[in-house]
Amino acid sequence: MGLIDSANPLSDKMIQVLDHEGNFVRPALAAKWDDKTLREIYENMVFLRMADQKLISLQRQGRSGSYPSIEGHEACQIGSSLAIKKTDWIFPAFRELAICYMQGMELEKIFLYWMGNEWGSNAAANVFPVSITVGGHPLHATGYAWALKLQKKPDITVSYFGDGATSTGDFYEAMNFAGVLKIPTIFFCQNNQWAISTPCSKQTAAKTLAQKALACGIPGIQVDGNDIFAVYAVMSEASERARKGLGATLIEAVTYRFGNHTTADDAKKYRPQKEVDAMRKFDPMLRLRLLLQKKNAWDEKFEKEVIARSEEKVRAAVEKAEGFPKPKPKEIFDYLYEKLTPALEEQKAYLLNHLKTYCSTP
Ligand SMILES: Cc1ncc(C[n+]2csc(CCOP(=O)(O)OP(=O)(O)O)c2C)c(N)n1
Ligand SMILES: [Mg+2]
Repeated sequence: MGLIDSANPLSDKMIQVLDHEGNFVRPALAAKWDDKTLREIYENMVFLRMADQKLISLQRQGRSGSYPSIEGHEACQIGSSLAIKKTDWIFPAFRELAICYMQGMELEKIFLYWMGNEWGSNAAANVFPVSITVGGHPLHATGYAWALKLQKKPDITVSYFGDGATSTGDFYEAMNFAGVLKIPTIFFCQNNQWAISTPCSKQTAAKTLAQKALACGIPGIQVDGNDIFAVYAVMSEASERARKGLGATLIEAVTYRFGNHTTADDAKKYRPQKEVDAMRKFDPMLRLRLLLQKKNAWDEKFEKEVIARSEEKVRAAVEKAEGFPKPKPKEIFDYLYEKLTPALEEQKAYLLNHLKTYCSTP
C-alpha cells in the first residue's frame, strides 16, 4: 500500500517497474514470480496474441465479423487479471479479448461472439457482455459494485475502457458516484493513444487521463501499460483498497494500439507508420521475453513449444465456435424482458408469421 496515495496524477511520470529493455527499475515493486510462472505468463501473451490474429484472419475470410485487435494491450489485461479474483466482476468494452479469457471465458465463446452469435456472451465467468457503447459501462460496473457493497459481498468490479471513453459524460458520472459512495470498483483505462483516428493529444487538454479522478475525490494513477509488473503492482493495490472499503481508483495504463482500430478501419490513412515502428520497442511481449532471456529462462525450443501449443488451442476453439448451433431469429425477443411488452408481442408474432411463410425454421 502507499503507491496509489502517493502518486501524483497531475504529473506524467508513470509508474514503471520493468523497463523496455527488460531491466528492473523499481525492483521493490516487482512481483515475486518464479521462472515457471513467468514462462506461463509469457505463454499466455503469445497464445492470446495468436487468438487475436486468428480473429482478424477469420474476418478477412468472411467467417467472422468486424473485430478490434488487442495487440499491444496484453500486459494491461493479463497483468490486471492476475491481481484480482475470478469472483470479481468484469465490465469490458470491445477491445478486451485477453481480460475476458483470463477471467475464465472460454476462447470459443469469445470467437462465437465475434462471429455474430450472441450466445458467445453466455459465459461461465463473471464477465458482463461486451459494451460497444463507448464509455457507457463504467456506470454499470459502478452500480453493480454498489449492490455488492450493500449486500456486504467481498467482491469488486472493474470496467475496462479506452482513452476516448474518458471524454464521455457517463464516465464522469460513474466516477462521481463511486467517489461519493466509496464504491469498490476500479476504472481501468487503456490509453492506447488513439480513439479510432483521434490522437490522445486531441482527446483532452489535461496532462494525464489519471488526473480526471481528482475532481471526483478518488485517486488516479498513471502506469506503464506495457510493463506487466507495474500493471500488476498498481492493480493489486487498487483491488486491496477497494476490498478494504477505501473506495474506487482510476488507473490510466499507458499503452499502444499496434493494429487498426478494427478490421473495418485502415489506420494508414491517419497514422504515420513511423510512429507504429517506433513503438514496437515498447511491445509488452518483447519486454517479458527480454527478461526471460536475461534469466536464461527462454530459448528457441521453448518458443517453438509455446507456438505449437497455442496453435492447437486456437484451432480447437475455432472448430468449436464454428460447430455451435446457429441462433434462431425469434431469440431476439427472448432475453430482454421477463414478460414482453404488448408492442414487442405484436412484433414477435409478425416475425414468426413472416418466418413461417418465407423460411423453414423460426
Ligand atoms: C457512444 C459512442 N460513440 C461513438 C462510438 C463509435 N466509436 C466506436 S469505438 C470509438 C473510439 C473509442 O476509442 P477509445 O475509447 O480510445 O477505445 P479504443 O478503441 O482505442 O480501445 C468510437 C468513437 C460508439 N461506439 N459509442
Ligand atoms: Mg484508445
